[in-house]
Amino acid sequence: MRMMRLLAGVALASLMGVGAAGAQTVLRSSDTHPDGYPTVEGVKYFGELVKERTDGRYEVEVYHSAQLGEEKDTIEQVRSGVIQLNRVSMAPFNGTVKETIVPALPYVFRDEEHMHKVMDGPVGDQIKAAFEPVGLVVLAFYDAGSRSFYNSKKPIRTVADMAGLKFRVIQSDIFVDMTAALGANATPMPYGEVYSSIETGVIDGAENNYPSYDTARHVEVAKYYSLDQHTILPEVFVMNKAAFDAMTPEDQEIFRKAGADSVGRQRELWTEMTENSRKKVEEAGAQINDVDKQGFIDAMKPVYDKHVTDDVLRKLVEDVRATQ
Ligand code: GTR
Repeated sequence: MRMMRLLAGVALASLMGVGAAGAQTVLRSSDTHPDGYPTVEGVKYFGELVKERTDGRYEVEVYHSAQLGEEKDTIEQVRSGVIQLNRVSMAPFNGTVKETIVPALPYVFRDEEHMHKVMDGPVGDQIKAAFEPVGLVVLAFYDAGSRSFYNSKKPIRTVADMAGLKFRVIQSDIFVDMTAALGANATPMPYGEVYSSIETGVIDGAENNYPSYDTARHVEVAKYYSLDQHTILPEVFVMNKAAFDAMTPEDQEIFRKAGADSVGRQRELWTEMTENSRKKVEEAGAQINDVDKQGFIDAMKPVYDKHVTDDVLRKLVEDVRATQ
C-alpha cells in the first residue's frame, strides 16, 4: 500500500513536471499573448488563488508571449502532459472537439452578454465535458470579444468588398469556410507569422479582436478595421486530464473553483483592455468602420449547412438560440 502510494506520488510528480522530492508542485501554463494581456492575467490570478488555497503546495508559472510555441504546438504539449496548463482559443479545437464548433459559428451569439449566459450555463457545461475525451479538463472560458476583418487595402463595407482579398485566419476549417462564404480567400497560419505576412503582401489582412490587433501590432501593417464581428468565440483555459486526475478530490475542487473565480477578473480586464486598445489603434492610424452586418449574416448560411451536420450540434445551436 505504502509502495503504491509512493509510486502514485512519483507518477503525479512526473506528470506535474517536478522531482519526486519537491514539496511544491510547479505547473507550467502557455499563452501566445504578452504579459499584461487579460488572458495572461486571468491565469496568473488563478495561480494566486491556487497557491493561497493549497497553502503553497501548487504554483503556476505562466509562459506568455508564445515562449513555449504557437497555439497548435502548445495544445499538443498540454494534451501529452509536457505542460500541465494552457490558455488558447477554442478555434484550433474545432476539428478535434466537435462541440467547440458551436461557439465558433458566425453570428451564433447575439452579443457578448448572450455568449456569457450560454457559456456559463448548460451549453457551456456540455462543451466543457467534450474536452475530457481528448485528455483535457476545462477550468475556465475567458472573453475574447468579437473578431472582425482588417486589411491593408480598403475599408470593407459590404460582402462584395471582400471579393478577392486574402486573409489569414485562425487554424480552423470553420474560419476558412466563413471567409470563403464572404467571397474572400483564407490562409490558416500561426498567429506569430501574421505581421510579416501582411507586411510582405503574402496576405492582405487577418481577423481578430481589438486587443490582439493592438498588441500584435497588426494595426501597423493593416489599417482598415471593419466591424463585421463575425464571431464572439471565447477562449479556453485547460489542464492536462491525467495531471488533474492524479490530484486529490479536494485539490481538484480547489482548481475548479479557482478557475471559475478567475473568470470575473479576466472579464473585467477584458472590458478595460478592449476600450484601451480601441483608442490605441485609432491613435496609431486605424480606420474603423461599420459594415452592412445583415449582408454578412445572410452570407454565412453555407457555413451552418456544412458544419452543423448531426443531431448533437443541431440541438446545441437550438439551445444557444433559445438562451435568453
Ligand atoms: C486571439 C486569441 C489567441 C489566438 C489568436 C489567433 O484572439 O486570444 O489565443 O488564437 O487570436 O488568431 O491566433
